[in-house]
Amino acid sequence: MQGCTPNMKLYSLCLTGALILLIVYACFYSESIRPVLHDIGIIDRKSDRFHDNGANSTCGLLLLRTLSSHHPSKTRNKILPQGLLYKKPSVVSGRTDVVSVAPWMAPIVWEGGFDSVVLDSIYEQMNITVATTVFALGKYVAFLKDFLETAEKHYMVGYKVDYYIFTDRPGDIPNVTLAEGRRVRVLKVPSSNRWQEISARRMEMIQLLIENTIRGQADYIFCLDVDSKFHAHFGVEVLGRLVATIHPGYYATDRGSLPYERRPESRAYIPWGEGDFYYGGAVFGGLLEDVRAMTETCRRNFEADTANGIEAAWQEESHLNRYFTYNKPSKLLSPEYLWQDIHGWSKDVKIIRFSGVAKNYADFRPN
Ligand code: UD2
Repeated sequence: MQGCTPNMKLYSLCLTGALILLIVYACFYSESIRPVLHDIGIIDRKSDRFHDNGANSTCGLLLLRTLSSHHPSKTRNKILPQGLLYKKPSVVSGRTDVVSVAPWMAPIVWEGGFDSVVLDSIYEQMNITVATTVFALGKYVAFLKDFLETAEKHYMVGYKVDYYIFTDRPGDIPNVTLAEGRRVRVLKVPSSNRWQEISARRMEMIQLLIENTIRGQADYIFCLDVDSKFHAHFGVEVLGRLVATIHPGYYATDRGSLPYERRPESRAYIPWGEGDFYYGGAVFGGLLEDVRAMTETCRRNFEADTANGIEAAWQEESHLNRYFTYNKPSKLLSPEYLWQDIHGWSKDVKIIRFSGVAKNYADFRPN
C-alpha cells in the first residue's frame, strides 16, 4: 500500500476484517444465502460445512465453531418457563399396554405419553413455523377442503403453519379461512397420468422445496397425504429431528409379513430378517435438513430403480422404509397419527388424530 498513511492502512485493515466477519456471519446465519453457497460449492451440501480444501476451510471451520457456540438453534433446547403448574410425571406408572420407546431409544408417541401443557409452554416461546406439504393432483383436489378445514381445528393449533399445496389445478384450490400466522402457498406442478408417479415424485418436489424455497422460512416440515382428515389434537409432540409414522395396517404384523420391497434388484430392498416397523408414506417430517437428506436419498434411489426398469412395491413408501431401516428416525408416531377409516376401531388406538378417508380408488386416480 504505497502512498498510504499508517492511519489509512489501519482503517482499510479494519474495514476488510469487518467485511470478512460480516460475510461469514451472513453465510451461516442467513438461511437464504446458504443454498447459494451450496450451489456454488463453497459449503458442502451434505455436511453443511466449508469444503475441506486447505487453509481457507480450516479458517472457516474455526470461525464457524466460534460463532456456532454463541448461536444455539431455537429448535434444540427445551426451556420451560418458571412458575408453570402441571401434572407431575411418573416413572413408575403410566400406560403399559403399548410400547413407547423403540430399541434405538426413539420415543413412540401415544396418547397418555405427553403433556401438552408442558410442551406448549416450551414451544410457544420458540416462535416456530411448520412447513406442511400436501399434494393434490388431478381429482385429489376434492380432498383439500376437508383436509384444510380439519387441519385448522386440530393441526399445530396456535403455531405458524405454511401449507405448501402442490397441484396441477391451481384454479380449484378451495378458499379456507386460516387462523392468524397460517398461510397457503400454491405451487403449480405438471400433471401425470400415473398415480404411482404422482406419489413417488413427491420426494423430489419436497427436496427441491426445502432447497429452493423454505430454508430460512420454517423450522420443521411435515409431509401429509391429502385424502385424509384430522379428528383430534395433532400438535408439537410430533416434532423431532426425523419423524416416521407407524402404518396403521401393519403395526401388529410379524416382521416376515411387512410389505417391504423384497427384490434385491431394487434400491428399496430390505432383506428378510431385517427392518423394524412398516412406516406410512402419508405422514413424515422433521427438521428441514434431515428431511431434505432423506427425500434426496429416496429420490435418487427411486430414479436409479427407474433407470433399471424396476418400480418398488409401494413406490416412495418402499424407499422411505428402506431409509428408515438404516437411518433410524429420532421419533416415531403411533397409528393414532395415521389411521385409515377403513380399519374401524382398535383397542390400542385411544384417539384417532389423522385418518385417510375411505375412497373408491378408481374414482380418483388417473389410472
Ligand atoms: C399409500 C400411502 C401413501 C403413498 C402410497 C404409495 C399411507 C396411508 N398411504 O397410499 O402415502 O406412500 O401408498 O403407493 O401410508 N396423489 C394425488 N393425485 C393422485 C394420486 C395421488 O395428488 O392422482 C397424492 C395425494 O396427496 C395422495 C398421495 O399422493 O394423498 C398418495 O396417494 P394415495 O393416497 O392414492 O396412495 P395410497 O392410498 O395407496
